[in-house]
Amino acid sequence: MTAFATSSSAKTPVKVTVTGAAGNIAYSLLWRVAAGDVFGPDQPVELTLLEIPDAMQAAEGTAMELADSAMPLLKGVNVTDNQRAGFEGTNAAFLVGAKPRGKGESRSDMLEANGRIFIEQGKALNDGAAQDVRVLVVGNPANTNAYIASKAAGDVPAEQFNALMRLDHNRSLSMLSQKLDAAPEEFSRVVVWGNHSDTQFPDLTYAQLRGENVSDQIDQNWYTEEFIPRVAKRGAEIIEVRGKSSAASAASAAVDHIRDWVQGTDGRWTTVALPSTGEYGVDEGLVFGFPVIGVGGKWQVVEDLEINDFQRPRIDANIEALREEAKVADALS
Ligand code: NAX
Repeated sequence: MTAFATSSSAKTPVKVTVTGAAGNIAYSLLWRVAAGDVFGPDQPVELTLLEIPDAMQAAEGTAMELADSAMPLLKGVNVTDNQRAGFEGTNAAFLVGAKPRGKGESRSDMLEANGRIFIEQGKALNDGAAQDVRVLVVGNPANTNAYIASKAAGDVPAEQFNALMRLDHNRSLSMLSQKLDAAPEEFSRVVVWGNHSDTQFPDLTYAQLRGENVSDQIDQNWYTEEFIPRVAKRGAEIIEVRGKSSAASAASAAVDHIRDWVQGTDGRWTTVALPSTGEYGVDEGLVFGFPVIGVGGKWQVVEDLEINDFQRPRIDANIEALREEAKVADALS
């Protein structure tokens, strides 16, 4: 480990593990965490970069650059390809590393390959992580990878495993803000239900702009023909234009997610994919995007919302898709 003696604070550092640490998303994420954007401006952090053996050298290079950034809150950087060591004592784990779908591979092949990774990581978290560990799965298929890791970590309460749908949420806010010429933070009660995939349902039924219903300010055709499909396919649009997949925006969403989990949302809704306890007809255990608020270091699903005939089939399509993914996952364990 490279340890940095700095004088910024006497607080015990928070231990943060990032997998896929030599990759694109991590290259932005690690600096945001070390800058205090997640745990606050007076909370030191210690980073562990977990990679596969082939990418260890690149991860070492990333660690060298972190050191060269001389960041006051960064108390140490570890680099490892050993899962047990990588999750030892960790308080927050960003599971970013995953195996992309190879040429000619089906989605189910990709699920299987990732399933094996996330079973191992779930076990290692179970055995070594701090009791209060918060786990955010970013690597795709994120919802089912979180489902798998949580099942493999039987001693860790399922609610401590989330998957990232904040990027889909932020994309929704961005598209709305451009449409209605308002700042993203002026919108409230936006949610993206379901799976981080093409079936996701960015829902404006309850959305408000400065307290006024958004549905009165947009036409239905824009909502169904442009907003919903464009948010759901924004990742592909970024690849088309940028030539690479979303990286800094994904890191930024991951930062928003854990920051709000730790620090709360002050009553604001956001979107989190978390293990269902049966809300809105979603099978218990499926990791599903819900409207939530952050209170006292935990998420609370916004309950008792009326679901209309436009929403129901869109939510159900996500339940069905995640059920199918869970079947493949269950066959692995
Ligand atoms: P990169 O290919 O740049 O980096 C992935 C890194 O993960 C590589 O360095 C690889 O060596 C490492 N890795 C693979 N298996 C590992 C394992 N078992 N343990 C540790 N490290 C491992 O991908 P990047 O652009 O950073 O994207 C990472 C993941 O995020 C992908 O699965 C991607 O599909 C997913 N995304 C998820 C998003 C979301 O909103 N949930 C949005 C962005 C992104 O598409």
